[in-house]
Amino acid sequence: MMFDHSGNNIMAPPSAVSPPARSAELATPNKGAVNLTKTAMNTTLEEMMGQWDDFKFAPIRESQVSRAMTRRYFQDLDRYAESDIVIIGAGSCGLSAAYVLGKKRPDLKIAIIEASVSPGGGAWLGGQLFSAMVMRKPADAFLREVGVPYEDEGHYVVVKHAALFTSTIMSKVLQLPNVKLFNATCVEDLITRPSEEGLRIAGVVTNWTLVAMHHDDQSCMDPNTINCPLVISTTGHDGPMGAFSVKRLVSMQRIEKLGGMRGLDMNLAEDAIVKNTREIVPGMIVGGMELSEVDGANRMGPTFGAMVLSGLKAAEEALKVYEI
Ligand code: 48N
Repeated sequence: MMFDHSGNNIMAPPSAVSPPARSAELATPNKGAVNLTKTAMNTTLEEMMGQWDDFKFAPIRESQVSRAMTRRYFQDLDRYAESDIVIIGAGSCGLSAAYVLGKKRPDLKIAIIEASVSPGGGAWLGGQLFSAMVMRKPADAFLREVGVPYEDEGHYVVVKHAALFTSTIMSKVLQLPNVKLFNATCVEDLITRPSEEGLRIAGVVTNWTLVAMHHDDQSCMDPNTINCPLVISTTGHDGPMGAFSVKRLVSMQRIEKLGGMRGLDMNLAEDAIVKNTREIVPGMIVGGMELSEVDGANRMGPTFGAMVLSGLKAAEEALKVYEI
């Protein structure tokens, strides 16, 4: 659909287009289709360079920008209100799971809920302030799949900047037509249903992160919800927002207690996280570092192979639920 400056859908049949806006404020000097200067349409970067004297953007009305954003967002909210899978946390594990699922099952609606404005979790740097990212083999197979170049160092590989991995996987995930990222949005509770195996997870409760972080110092704003039969929680290890789902399962007495992440041991940690990524209660698969909190697994420190392969394993576990 394309809209004119009054927000009328100019692609709609004439009857559907409301009469031109009456208020002078809405009228534009050149009524009807605006004659755009060459600069604004069908030009190339080369043609623009050095021709800045008569440069002009195509004209716009602020409401067109507002409608371009809000129409799409609310269409997405409506579309994903019933999702097939919700992934909580767009860190390296959650993004890897989204990539595998979104590609293998383009028929499934997958919503990613990410508390931060900027998804990616801890995968923007290799560790502390160092940019290179290490992944131990065989996780290099995932890098080849998504097209991230690396240096081969024998038993491990090095991506020259962690942001190269994270931006590449995010770009691939965001281009998938059946995946929607809701960032700056926090899962602040879980939807549950009684079932013969005990409480099962049936969706998530969401709010703007800024609201969720200030429930104590402002009148509560009720949340929103997304129904789905399967949640993959990858909210990282403990921290202000970390290990959200497993801590909530304890507080609702669905699991007894957390094992608590153990000290750093790369070899023990990475094998355990990948092998044990699983459905920990009906309707919820936990992966990545959040799993170390529930299992009491070691942490691995600045190596990310287990994150991407835990994402792969989480996707595999989810596909079992959706086996055609
Ligand atoms: O990167 P993280 O924290 O989590 P993972 O498991 O994807 O990757 C972990 C990895 O970065 C490490 O910690 C490395 C390997 N170090 C290990 C070690 O030993 O130190 O991403 C979790 C994402 C973040 O983007 C959070 O903002 C988000 O989850 N998040 C949430 N999003 C929505 N609702 C919530 N309640 C929530 N809680 C966290």
